[in-house]
This record gives sequence, C-alpha cells and structure tokens, in this order.
Amino acid sequence: MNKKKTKPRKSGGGGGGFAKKATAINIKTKKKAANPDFTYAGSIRPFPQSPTRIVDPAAVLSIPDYAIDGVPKKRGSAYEIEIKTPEEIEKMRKSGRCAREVLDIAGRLVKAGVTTDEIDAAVHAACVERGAYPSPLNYRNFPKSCCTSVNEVICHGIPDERPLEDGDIVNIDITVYLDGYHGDCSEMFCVGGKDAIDEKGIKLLQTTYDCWVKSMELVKPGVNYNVIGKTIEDYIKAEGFSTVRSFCGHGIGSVFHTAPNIFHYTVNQDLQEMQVGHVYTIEPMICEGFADPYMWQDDWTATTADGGRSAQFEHTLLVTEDGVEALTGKIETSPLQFWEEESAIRKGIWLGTSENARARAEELSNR
Ligand code: EYF
Ligand code: CO
Ligand code: CO
Repeated sequence: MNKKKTKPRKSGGGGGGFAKKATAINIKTKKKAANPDFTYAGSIRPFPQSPTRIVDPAAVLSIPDYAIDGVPKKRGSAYEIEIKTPEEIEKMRKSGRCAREVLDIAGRLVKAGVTTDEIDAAVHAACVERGAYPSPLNYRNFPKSCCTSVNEVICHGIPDERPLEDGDIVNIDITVYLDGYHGDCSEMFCVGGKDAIDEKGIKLLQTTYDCWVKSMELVKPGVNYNVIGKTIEDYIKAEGFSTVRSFCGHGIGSVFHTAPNIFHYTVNQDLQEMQVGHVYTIEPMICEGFADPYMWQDDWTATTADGGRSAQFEHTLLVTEDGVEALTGKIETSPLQFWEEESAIRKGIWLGTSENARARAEELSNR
C-alpha cells in the first residue's frame, strides 16, 4: 500500500485535542509502487487510512526525539541493561498506568462495525488528554498512534477503515510517552465476545495468555533471561502452536526499544541475569499454524505466511527485590477476560509476584 504524504493539519483526522501550534510530523512517502498482484496470506486486506493525526507539543508533557522526523536519536546501550533509579521507576509507574488506561479505553470500543481507525482516534485523544504522546506515532515513520493486529496479522497492523467483524480476534498495542518515559502493553479482544470465536481460536488465546503469565511468574533477580523463551516455547509447543522468532520484547524507559532483547523462544546459551531495577517487556506472539512472518507491501504489517491466526499479550515489567511487578497491570476499572478467569497458570488479575503486586491483585479481585 502506498503511503501518501500528508500535510500537517490544524485539526486532524477524527482524533481529539488538536492544536493551533501542531508539530509538523514528517511521515516519509514510500517511493515503491504497490504491486497490484501482491498475494495476501489470509483474508485480511489493507483498507484506506485516515490522514495522520498530529500532536500539539504544548498539549503534552514531552515529545520523543523522533516525533518530528521519525528518526530515534537516543539509543541507549545495545548490550548494557539500564538499572532504573527510584525517580525513573516512579515515572515509569505513571506511564505504565497511563498506557493501561488507554488500552482499556481502546478495548471497550471493540465491536462489529467499528473500524480500527476509530479505535486509533480514541487512543490518540486519550493519550493527549493525559498529557502523553502516543509513542508509535511517527516512530520510524509509523503513521498511526497504536497498532491493531487482526487475525493473521502478527504485529504492527496499521489502524485503517476496515470494520471489525464478529469472530475477529484483535490485538491492540498501546505505548505512551509520558513525562519522558514510555509504557508499553497490549491485549487481545474478541469481536462479538467469546461465543463468536471457534474452539481453536479460544485455545490459541488461552494458551498465549497462559504461556505469557507462566514466563512472567519466573521473573526475579538472578534469573537468566533465557528462561523466558524456553518457558514460552515449551508451553505452546505442547499445545501444537508455534512462537514467532522475528520480533522480540525489549528493554524500555526513556528510549522505546533498548537492551535487553527478550526472545520468546529457546536460546541454548546463557544470556544476562535479571537485576533489581531492570524494566523490559515480554510480548510473545503465538501462531495456530507456522510462525514464519510475511510482510505486507507497507513494510510494517507482519502477517503469518500461512494465513493462520496469531495472538499476543504484552506488559512492561519491573524486576523488584522480591520478584516482578507489571507496570502496565490492570486497574480498578479494567474488565476481566475469559482467559484470566479460566487460566491454568493463575486465575484472576495478574499484577506480578512481588508482595506488593500480590496484595494489590487480591484487593482488585475483591472489588
Ligand atoms: C520500520 C515499526 C517500525 N515497533 C515496536 C515501529 O514494541 C512494540 N510493540 O510492543 C513496537 C510498537 C511499534 C513499533 C509501533 C510502531 N513501531 C513497526 C514495524 C516496522 C518498523 O520498521
Ligand atoms: Co507494545
Ligand atoms: Co513492545
């Protein structure tokens, strides 16, 4: 799909809170002509996209260094894992909570007939209302404020004018940049509810959730990072599914993607060890068929090559002295999904394994 160069607009494309002094976002136009004979792996097709939404820098606490030209400047070490200070952790708690609030808002909109672009508009407005910049917007020239990945789309689906259909499974991936720090999370949603999904789809969703929780339960200081991928792969293989190798979780902080890379498959060598103050994401993508990715012509959307469905969950996690805390964990108002109520690993809300996290989860379950 060709991207059109969009002029900066004073008020934009269905999102809220736009400005007199908008940031001129320079979305790159792809020179490559679209091949009309391009073959798609499954039944999802690209639909038209609305004009790029813009953010008034004065309306948010801060904008990331790529907001204007699409190029991230501050990279962080490729190897050394940052240990966050207490002040940074406080800020990341706030960006994590903000990402969760926005994800819950997006999830409540999921319904047959609603377009993923309408969800993007709501996400964009909810970020700006909270003083946050929607991190995906213009990140390496990405054109929208969140990713929406439907059925066979593994990740980085671009919100567009396709109306959701009963029986679709959709991942909504939200990252916000609040006061200099990113918070990143994603969750699956079933269009038409559980009853609209076939048995294999339900098993895919449950297995993806359970392998993710199982891997997060093992996070604590001193644990080798290779435990995450092995736990995920062993669990999903036994259920007949496959795990994506081409995209990984990542360290996160003032930089969207930094060390360490988090592999969601078995790595037969020692990696680094987890330490108190590490903050990173676990975001496995699990497929009902093969996990080989197939890129659309937009160079962003990754689908499965065999057209089988893919599911994904993601939290931003903080390693604490006594375990782990999900900085993007569910809050008082978050709806519970069937895979949380029926989990074989941990039933109910999962907020982490630290004493604090367990106590808060208990409080929320008794609300
Ligand atoms: C040019 C993007 C660039 N990348 C990663 C940029 O960590 C993420 N989700 O959990 C994540 C989210 C986004 C992202 C949103 C936009 N991008 C995507 C795909 C290709 C690409 O190459
Ligand atoms: Co994400
Ligand atoms: Co991520």
